Amino acid sequence: MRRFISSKMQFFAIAAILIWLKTYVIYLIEFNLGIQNLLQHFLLFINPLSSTLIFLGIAFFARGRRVGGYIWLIHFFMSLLLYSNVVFYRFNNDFITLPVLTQTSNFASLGNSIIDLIKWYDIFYMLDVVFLLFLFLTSKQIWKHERVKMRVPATIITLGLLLLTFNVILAEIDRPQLLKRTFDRNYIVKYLGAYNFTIYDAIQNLKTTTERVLADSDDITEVRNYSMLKYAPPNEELFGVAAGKNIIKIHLESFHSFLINFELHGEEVTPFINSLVNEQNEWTYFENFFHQTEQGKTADAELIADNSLYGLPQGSAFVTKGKNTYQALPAILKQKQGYTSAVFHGDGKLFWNRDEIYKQFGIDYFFYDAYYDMSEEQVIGYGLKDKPFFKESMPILESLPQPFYAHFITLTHHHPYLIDEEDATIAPAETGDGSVDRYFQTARYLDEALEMFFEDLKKAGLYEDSLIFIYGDHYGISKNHYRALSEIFGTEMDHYKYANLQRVPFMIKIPGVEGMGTISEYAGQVDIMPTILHLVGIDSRDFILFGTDLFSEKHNDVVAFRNGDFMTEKYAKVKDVYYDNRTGEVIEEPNEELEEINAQVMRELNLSDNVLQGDLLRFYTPYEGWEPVDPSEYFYDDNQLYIPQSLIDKWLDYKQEDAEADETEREENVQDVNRMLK
Ligand code: GP9
Ligand code: MN
Repeated sequence: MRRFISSKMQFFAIAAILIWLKTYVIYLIEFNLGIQNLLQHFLLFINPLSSTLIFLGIAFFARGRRVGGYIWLIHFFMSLLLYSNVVFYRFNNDFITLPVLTQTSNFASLGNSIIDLIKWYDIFYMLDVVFLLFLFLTSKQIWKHERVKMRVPATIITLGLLLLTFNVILAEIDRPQLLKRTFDRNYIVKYLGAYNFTIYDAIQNLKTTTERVLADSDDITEVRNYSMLKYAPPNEELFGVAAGKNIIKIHLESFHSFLINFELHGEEVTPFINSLVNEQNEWTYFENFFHQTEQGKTADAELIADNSLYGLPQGSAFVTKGKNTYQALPAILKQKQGYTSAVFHGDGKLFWNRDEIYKQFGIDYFFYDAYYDMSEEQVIGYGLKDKPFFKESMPILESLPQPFYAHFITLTHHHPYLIDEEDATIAPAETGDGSVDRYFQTARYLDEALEMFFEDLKKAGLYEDSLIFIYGDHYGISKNHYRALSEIFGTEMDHYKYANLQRVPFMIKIPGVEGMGTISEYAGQVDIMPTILHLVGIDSRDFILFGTDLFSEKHNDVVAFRNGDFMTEKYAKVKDVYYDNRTGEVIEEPNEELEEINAQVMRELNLSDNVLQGDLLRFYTPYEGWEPVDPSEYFYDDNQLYIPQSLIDKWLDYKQEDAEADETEREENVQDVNRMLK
C-alpha cells in the first residue's frame, strides 16, 4: 500500500477518479436523465470531472498533511451531496435545491418516507470514502514535504474551469438557452452535472433575493395586461348562484384521476368517489383536469388553487415567498362577502411554512395537529389518519361562523402509502413495487373517509346547501415507477403516457344547480380560483389571475406545466417533444398554432414568476377599497377560540387526574376551560 501511493498527486488522482467514476455510475443507476444522443452521453461522462478538479484542487492551498485531510473531506462532502440527491430523487424525481433545504420543518415528518427510500446497496456508494480515509491514514510519509507550489492548484483549477467552459459550450450547442430557461432541473444535471447544479442553484437564489429588491411598481403593469387579456367572462347562468353559500374544499392527497372507475382484482378501488362521478345528478366532474405542481407539491397545489398563480420552478413558494403580499381567495371572499375561512390539516402547523403564508392569504383559522387527538392508533405516516381527521373536524366546522370557506387537506394517501392492517379493505396490487401496490389501499381508505365525512355533513345539515369541490393535489406515483405502472395498465409506460397520467380529479357540487356529468374541457389548478369567484358572484376581472373560469365559454384550454410542457385538447408538449394529442403521434415540425401556444406558456410562467420573485402584488390594488391583508391580525395559537370538544374533554381529564377531583372540582375545571376559551 505504501508503495502504491508515493506522492500527493497520486492521492489526489485516486480521489478524483473515485468520485468522478462513482458520480457517473450513480447517474446511470439512480437518475432518469433522458439521454438522447451520444453527445449528451459524453457530457454526462465528463461533467463530474470539472467540478472534481475545481473542488479537490482547492485542498492544495493548505500545508503538509492537511492537504490530504482536505482532499478527503471535500471528497466526503461531494459524496454526501450526491447521496442526498439520490435519496431525494427516489421519491421526488428531482434534485435538491437550496429552497428545499430551507424546508427543514418538513424533515421531522419525513421519517417513514426516508426509511423507505434507503436501499441496502447504498452502502457501496460510500465505500470509496472509507477506502480513501484508509489510504490517507496509512500514507503519512507522502505529506511530509512543505507546501506544494502554487502552480499545482492553479493548474488543476484552471484545467477544471477550462473543462467546465468546454462542457457549457457543448451543452449550449445541444440545448440552446439551457441556463436561461431551466424549467426542468433534470436538464441541468444531465448537461452540467450534479455538483455544478448546486452551484448554479446557489447563484439562482442570490438572484431571487435581489430581484425583489429591484422590482418596482412598473413591473406589475405587464402582468396586469396579460391577465386582462386572458380574462374569460363568467357564464351568465352560473354567475353568483352560490353567493353567500358555505364552501367546502377537499384536497385529495396524491390522487391520480386514473383511480376513478379503476378496478383492481375485479373490485372498484374508490367506489364512493366513483358514485359521485357516475350518478351525475349533483356533481360535475372534469376528466381532463391536470395538476400543475412542482417541487412544492401539496404547497404548490394550495398556492395555485387559492391564488391562480403558478408555483416556482424551484423549491416551494410557500417557504421562500411566505412573507410576500397575496390577494388570495380567502381574503377576497372575506372582504367581498364576509366569509370566514379555515384550513383543517392533521399535521404540524410548520410543515410547508403554512403558519406563515396562511396569514398572508387571510385565512382566519388554521386547525393543525394540536387540535386533534394524535395518539398512536390515530396516526400513520405523516400524521392523523383521514377518518379521525374528518370526524374530529366536524364539531369545529359546525361551530364556524357562516358563510365559511373551509379547506380540508387529507394526508393518509401519501407516499409511502402506509396503512394499518385493520384499515386495509382491498388487497394490494401485485407488481412487487411496494409503494405502488399499497397506493390502491390508501386510496380506498381515503374514499371511505370521504364517504363518512359526507354522511356527517348531511347529518349536520351542511351538505345540501354548500358549494363543495374536490381536487387532487399532485401525482402519487412518480416517474421512477414506470415498470410497475406498465404492469398496472398493461401497456409500456413512456413520458407521453406518464404526462397523461398527471390528471387529477376536479369535481364540484353547486347548490341549486344540477350536476353536469363529466366535462371534457382541458383545465388545470390555476382555473379553480376564477371559477369559484364567479360562482359566488365576484367578477374575477379585477384580480391578477392566470387561470380562467371552467364554466366560461371563453375558458382557455391550454394547461401549462411548470417545466414548460403543456397539454391541450389538440396538442401536448412533453419533455420538449410535441405530440398530436388525438393520435398520440409525435409532431416533428411544430406548426404556427403550436408555436404560439408554446410562447403563451413560456410567457405565462415567466410572468407568474415575476409576480412571486418581485413580490409584485404589493404594488397592485385590485379595486378601490381593497384592504391589503395584514398578517399580524392572524393568530394560529393552541388557545384560539374554536377548539374541538374532544380536546376540551381531554384537558378536563388531565386536570381531573391531577386533582383526583370530586364533582365540585370538576365544575371548577369546566369553568376554567371556559375561561380559557374566552
Ligand atoms: C404535509 C402534507 C404533505 O403536511 O401536506 O405534503 P406533500 O409531501 O404532499 O407535499
Ligand atoms: Mn400532497
